[in-house]
Amino acid sequence: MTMRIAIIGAGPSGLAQLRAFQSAHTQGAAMPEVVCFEKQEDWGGMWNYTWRTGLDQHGEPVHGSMYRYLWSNGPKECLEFADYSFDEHFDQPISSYPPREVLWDYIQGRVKKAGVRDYIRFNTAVKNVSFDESSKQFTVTAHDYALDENICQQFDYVVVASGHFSTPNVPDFAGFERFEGRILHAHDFREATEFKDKDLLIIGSSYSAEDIGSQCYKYGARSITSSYRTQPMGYKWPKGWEERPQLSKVEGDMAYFIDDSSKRVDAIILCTGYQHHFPFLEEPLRLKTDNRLWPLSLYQGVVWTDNPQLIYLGMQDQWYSFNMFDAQAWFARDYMLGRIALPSKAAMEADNASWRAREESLETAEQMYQFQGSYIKHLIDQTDYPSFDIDAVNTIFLQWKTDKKQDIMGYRDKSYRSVMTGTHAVPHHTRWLKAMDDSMQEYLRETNSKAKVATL
Ligand code: FAD
Ligand code: NA7
Repeated sequence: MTMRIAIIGAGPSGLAQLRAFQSAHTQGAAMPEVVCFEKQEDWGGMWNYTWRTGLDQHGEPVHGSMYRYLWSNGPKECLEFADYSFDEHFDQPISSYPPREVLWDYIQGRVKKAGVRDYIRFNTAVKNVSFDESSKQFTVTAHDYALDENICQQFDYVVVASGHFSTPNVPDFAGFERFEGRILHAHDFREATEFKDKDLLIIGSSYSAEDIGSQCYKYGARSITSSYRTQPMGYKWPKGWEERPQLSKVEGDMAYFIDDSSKRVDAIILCTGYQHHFPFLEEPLRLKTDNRLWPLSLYQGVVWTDNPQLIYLGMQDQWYSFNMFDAQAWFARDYMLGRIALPSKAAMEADNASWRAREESLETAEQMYQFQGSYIKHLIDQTDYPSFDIDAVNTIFLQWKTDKKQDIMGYRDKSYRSVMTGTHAVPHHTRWLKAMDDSMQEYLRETNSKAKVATL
């Protein structure tokens, strides 16, 4: 009987899994019966922007946390697919920090070329996944909103690729219920111009805090106050942006911090991270972890050690992203196709423990992306995913960190060389701080006209 595989989610991770199977198939491997369930009406996961917040048109929690005017927060050279370069997709060099729509287009280019769209069941939310010990089969229950019908199907493997930056972690602070302004979580942030001329308080000191604060600064917020729990971000912020320690309470429109300082604010954005949340999996199948580089219970970062027929993709905190999902998907594919054997459960747990011990010894950002890079290399060495120069990518990450330290509002104007093709990115036609229109049409405007001139 043909092996049946369910993939939950058609974001970059789920699409990597589809592409991995299609790639093996073009080289003669049998194609298993794959059904990819995607609750949105299109693919690309987070990169498929939605204006919606709260519940979607079907009453499902809105998945998207991305916002308008989002530009890549790391160099595109660090996330490039090893089997589908930016050069192949755009046919001309582009800048190193493209806006969301441009990266969405790139993600789509590879899977359109691979012809895998028909494996995806859009508008279909997975509601429940259970496992039967006697038949060794999963039952996946889902609702197809396009047909308004329930689906119940059996699978040999389930690949959870539902992302982990969608369900917000929302702490409460004293006085919030009587705050005289707007309070929202980063998950619901969409439009920076809403905060033009406003005094904004941001809680948190990681990527969302840095980027949403930068967006609001760019689009005209009067002041940004960012509050850290553990340590300040420590960048050279522009005039009007200051860092304060943890918020202790709000009264009226005043925010008070644990150093007894205070600030009047109009709005508060909780950039306090996300939960790994899998309500559609039966309890014993759920991964429980905080956002970190080595969640436990996943052999090689993907295979659920308690039930190796369950696979998780992309559950790590991410320095590397798209090409890490690829490395995982290729490994998972070869394991499901029987090309890679698993060791005993005890050996998987011992292997996990040694990766976790390494993770716990990491101190600097440089050590962290080197760690994640070595993990990716370890996966790629076991499959036919095209190998690439991870050390060179780590060097780009290091340069990125340095560029941010030097100029947090200007680092996106820098460009780097692709480790896949050797092409050097071109600077964007407009500095990031002045580039208000993030559409792909505007982004490609000058490069397109240059290309046209070149062909005349
Ligand atoms: P997702 O992209 O989250 O996709 C998961 C998919 O699963 C979604 O399509 C969702 O609809 C679907 N799904 C979920 N539950 C169900 C269900 N029950 N049934 C059916 N379908 C379901 N990464 C970078 O590399 N560079 C960046 O600049 C960057 N910026 C980011 C900015 C923000 C605000 C956020 C939140 C993330 C950012 N990321 C960035 C990280 C981003 O999460 C990854 O790039 C990537 O999208 C992860 O892919 P994924 O497929 O694992 O998850
Ligand atoms: P992260 O990277 O998980 O960071 C969460 C931040 O929220 C971090 O600074 C935490 O502080 C802070 N946090 C969490 N709980 C609290 C409370 N209770 N009080 C104050 N501060 C808190 O999430 P992000 O959203 O920034 O980034 C996730 C992805 O989205 C990333 O890939 C980006 O590209 C976009 P801590 O340092 O733990 O003290």
